[in-house]
Amino acid sequence: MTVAVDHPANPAAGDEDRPIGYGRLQRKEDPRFVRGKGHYVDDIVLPGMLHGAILRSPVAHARLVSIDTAAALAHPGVVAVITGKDLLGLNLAWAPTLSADVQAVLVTDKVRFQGQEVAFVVAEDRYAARDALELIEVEYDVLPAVIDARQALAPDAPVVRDEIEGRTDNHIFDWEAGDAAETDAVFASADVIVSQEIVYPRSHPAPMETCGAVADFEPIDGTLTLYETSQAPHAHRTLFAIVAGIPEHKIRIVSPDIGGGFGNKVGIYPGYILAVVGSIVTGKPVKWVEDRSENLMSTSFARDYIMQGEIAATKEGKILAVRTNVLADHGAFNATAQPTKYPAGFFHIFTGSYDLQAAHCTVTGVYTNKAPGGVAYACSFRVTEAVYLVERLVDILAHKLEMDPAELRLKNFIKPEQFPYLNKTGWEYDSGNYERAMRLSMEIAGYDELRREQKEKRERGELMGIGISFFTETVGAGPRKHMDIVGLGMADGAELRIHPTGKAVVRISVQSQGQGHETTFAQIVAEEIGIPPEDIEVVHGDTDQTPFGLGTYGSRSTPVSGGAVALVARKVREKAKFIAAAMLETRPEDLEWEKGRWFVKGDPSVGKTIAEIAMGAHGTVTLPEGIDGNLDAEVTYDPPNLTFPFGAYICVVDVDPGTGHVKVRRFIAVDDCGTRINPMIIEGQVHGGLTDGVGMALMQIIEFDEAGNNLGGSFMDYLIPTAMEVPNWETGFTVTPSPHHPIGAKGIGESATVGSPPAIVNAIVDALSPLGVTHIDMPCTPARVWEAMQGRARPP
Ligand code: MCN
Ligand code: CUN
Repeated sequence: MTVAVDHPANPAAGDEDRPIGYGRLQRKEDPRFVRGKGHYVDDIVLPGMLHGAILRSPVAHARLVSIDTAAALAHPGVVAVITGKDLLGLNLAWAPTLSADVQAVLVTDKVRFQGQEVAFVVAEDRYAARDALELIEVEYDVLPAVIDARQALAPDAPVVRDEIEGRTDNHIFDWEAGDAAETDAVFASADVIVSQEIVYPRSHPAPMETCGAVADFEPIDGTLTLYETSQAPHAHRTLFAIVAGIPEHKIRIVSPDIGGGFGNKVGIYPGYILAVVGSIVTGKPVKWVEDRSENLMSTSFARDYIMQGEIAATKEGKILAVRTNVLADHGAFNATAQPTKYPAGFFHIFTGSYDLQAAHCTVTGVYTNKAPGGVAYACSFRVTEAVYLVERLVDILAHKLEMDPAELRLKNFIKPEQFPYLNKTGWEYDSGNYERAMRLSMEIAGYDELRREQKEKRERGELMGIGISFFTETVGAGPRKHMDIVGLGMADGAELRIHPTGKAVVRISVQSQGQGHETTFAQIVAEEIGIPPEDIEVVHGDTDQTPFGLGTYGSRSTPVSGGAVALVARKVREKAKFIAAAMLETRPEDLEWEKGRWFVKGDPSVGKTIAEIAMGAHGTVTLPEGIDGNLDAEVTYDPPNLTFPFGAYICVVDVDPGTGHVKVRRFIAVDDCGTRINPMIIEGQVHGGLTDGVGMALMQIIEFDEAGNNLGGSFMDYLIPTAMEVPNWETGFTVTPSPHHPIGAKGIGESATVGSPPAIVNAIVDALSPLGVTHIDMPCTPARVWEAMQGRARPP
């Protein structure tokens, strides 16, 4: 069993755990989850509902010669079989992606990755639908596949997207950030330069619940109700209106309980569209839910970045500049979900937590015969790759300079007085105190003692490693003037209603997949207007019930929607003042606020609680001009900047010299996400993310053979970390509020997934350094570690 140890804040440093609005409140949503009463897409059963199943391509690259559906159609229970040809007739064969590309809903011309959607069967039950798939005869003319991104731009590489007019190669985009000339100049005069190719392999978010949808098209009035596993129901509605040509006000999207998203449920998959088409064609509701292999083989992957990194420093260890060229494998369709201006997401925060003179990166995106996607698995819009790159480079530099990696970091951190800090690629870091977090994690770890222990063990030939990672994230996209997805500005709405009896409903535009929004968003309202969280219902996940907003990913819920909720509550509080004044027959300026109540300045016994004011608002008192007879408000919050959470992680590993097996013995994580709403939920997010990190660092990869066969398409091959592989997490925290966020909070949902892999890999390399090992690519499976120990790097 895993027991977490949570260390208190560092009182000496002036930190205090000041969680807002009831702190460690137990999650309001858990009574239904722990009783098995959650309501997921697959729990939805509608009268007359049919079931869909997708025929997928067994090969990665092939011309589609013919499809014969006659036998499948004749199978008992089958109602319809839909092919790409049928979709061409409906103008639905191709759908726009989130990155201004198009993606095939069903194959019309050729298959571009293994597992791609070829045909859709609709039947009376799941079994009939699945059985009928086997009766569809497809003839493929198999083509050579391009699988390795390094080969994608070779002149003779097979062209994945030859359906695009005039396209003769697999190049998608070139993008850069920072100043190349300035960076080259700094490198030219540096004492020390280290270079390393660093690969962040393709991985997968693999949520417990796979993706699915239930589509219910009502032909009489032309309305579509779509239940789907979506992290962004409002954005999906707009896209469905555009793709399917159904007026937006006739579409209702419901995302009920979601069994984990981790980025997997940001995009719109062909299966969702096919469920809608199936419902339109048959006139009945249609359910489609994918199985595990379909999820692993065809939905949004993560990472797949090949990074050539270089870092320049003085011989005393002052880091001067970082530069990198990245090859980004986007698979067969560019379906990554990034803000439009940023095709490589927020990768250009690869300058990390250090005060540099210059930085430059280029990113080239390419098509390959692999599944599309690219934003997923707690990635903070590619901050994961960025942090991994810079934290590996800093460690390699420390090794070269024979400096302690903690000391090197401490020497180069951006200092507290430098915030707000404008980095060399254009980000303005809002606030931070890096040294404090680093020193706290070293104190919890007993860093000096660990180094002593390591020295002793090394003398005995034992392989113990200590790895550090310090990360800065950029989370909470917008502001909308800089950030949009398919033209939709990244802002979020909130509506708050206080009913006459003083009970409240807050409606939000983001969508929980397990993060506990029903609890924490109630806590924000409770803090701001002083009614208890149990009296506040949080409504989300239904476009008919909630205001427009861009949804949950990039840990943006607290930074953006949380800001909206704080502001809408303040708006209600302000309105309550005017109503209270009318009730008390006094002037609003004569009233003072204490949590939950407006009272007369100088006469605290005379006042009105929020509940009394709510009743008053709906009662008979004459309200001042311009004040409606309710205690409701709404806002749309467009954040002025992102928030920049950070953390200091230390990992201790033991490597078995005989087998290469890595045991993560200890892991210390100090996180700073500004003002903390619910410390228990934060710890849960951190524990989950650290576990993800162990998975990625040690076990997980979606690999392909040369023909494009996916070798990670089941949980037999794609390994999920369990309590067996992880240590007792030791967490701590510091609190550096965001100066621009209404309650000072920064995001936390992806921090640990972003920050932990480099700490683990740095620890492994540290353990192996007496053998001359300076780098090893993830996942550090026993085989790879053993090969590295023999001085045989694994062939790329
Ligand atoms: N929180 C808090 N105080 C803060 C910051 C956050 O109490 N200062 C709380 C929030 O109120 C929220 C939770 O922590 O209840 C996470 O908040 P936030 O950092 O805003 O992240 P989001 O809610 O936007 O969640 C998205 C993030 C992402 S992008 C991925 S990927 C991921 C993650 O959350 N997917 C998850 N954590 C997940 N956790 C679960 N259980 N399931 C997923 O699919
Ligand atoms: Cu990138 S995974 Mo989260 O942003 O949904």
